[in-house]
Amino acid sequence: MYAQLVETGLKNVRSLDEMSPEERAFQARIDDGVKIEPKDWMPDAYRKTLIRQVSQHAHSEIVGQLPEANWVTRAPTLERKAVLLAKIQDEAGHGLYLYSAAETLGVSRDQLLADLHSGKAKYSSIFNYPTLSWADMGAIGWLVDGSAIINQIPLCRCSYGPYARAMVRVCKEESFHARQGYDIMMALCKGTPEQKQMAQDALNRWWWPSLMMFGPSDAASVNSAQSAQWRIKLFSNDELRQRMVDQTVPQAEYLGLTVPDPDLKWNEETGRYDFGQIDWEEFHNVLRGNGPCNRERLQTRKKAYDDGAWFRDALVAHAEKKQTAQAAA
Ligand code: FAQ
Repeated sequence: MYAQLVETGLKNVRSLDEMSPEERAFQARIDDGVKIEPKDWMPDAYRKTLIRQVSQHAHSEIVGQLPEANWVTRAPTLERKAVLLAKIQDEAGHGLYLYSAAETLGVSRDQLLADLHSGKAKYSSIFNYPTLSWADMGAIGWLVDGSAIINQIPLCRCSYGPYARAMVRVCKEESFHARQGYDIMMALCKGTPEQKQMAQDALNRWWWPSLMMFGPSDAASVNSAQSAQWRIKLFSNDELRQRMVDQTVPQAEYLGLTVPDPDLKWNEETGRYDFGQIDWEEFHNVLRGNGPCNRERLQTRKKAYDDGAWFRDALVAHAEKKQTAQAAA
């Protein structure tokens, strides 16, 4: 993938000749498939890139609970409610593994959260869209968790050990999430015409934002070439997006739903689907903080953090008291 990105003109990576001897040795370990561990020497920029990506990923898992939490009290059956709750709790767990993985890079959790709350750190664009009906729970599991899996399976083989290992369990749980989402869509599509229409409406609203999850096109992606050289990224944004389309269109057909893209067409030559233009203006607008729910999501997270202050303080006070008692004994 690295060679392919350099060919497309993304040359913001250093050649071996431009690297220091330490950097060259580091790159050689990466090229040999050796995992980088927290205490190993690493270039500052590698550490910074990982802190950025892993923390954004952690924030996405945590903020990603909010759109679904909206439907816990309105799930149509007790079983659906229990399953949805379990899924949302899994996402909290993913956030915690990922914050721990980021902390191994020398950044504190307080700093990571401060960056989220101040708007400095990003989280995935997808979580800035509203969940208007129960069918959105199906569409999120099917399309959003489906996209997350496609993006994250390769991360299980990425060069940074703690991130790669965290991803193994995350991916297993995401598979269950995608299945539960598709199961909701199946039930709606086999139901009344109104229920099927709800499923179609959810697909119409979540399709394009799900494709945006993979990030800007390869030509516009500023970080891809360097991340590919360091084996943080094993496949490009466009390649993973194409996999999502190829995998999902037959699933939509099986449900009897129409993908909202008039340009979607099977291409005999490539053996893949051609699809229409993504509205990048919408994507960048969401990244700038102007999506339908950006402000609400951030406010909710900040409030949860502030409301939990007394509990964190109590934990610290308890730990300190215990330590003092142990020291005195
Ligand atoms: N949203 O140069 P690139 C989930 C930013 S987890 C917001 O291509 P990169 C589970 C990017 O940060 C979903 N920002 O960047 C779940 C960069 O900005 P910066 C999260 C985006 O890092 C399901 C700039 O654009 N998954 O869904 C987005 O090489 C249901 C230029 O982009 C991960 O985080 C976006 N969509 O590639 C939870 C996976 N795309 O920081 C609850 C790990 C790009 O330079 C419910 N992350 N940007 O100012 C990745 O694989 C990568 O970070 C990419 C972006 C592919 C997202």
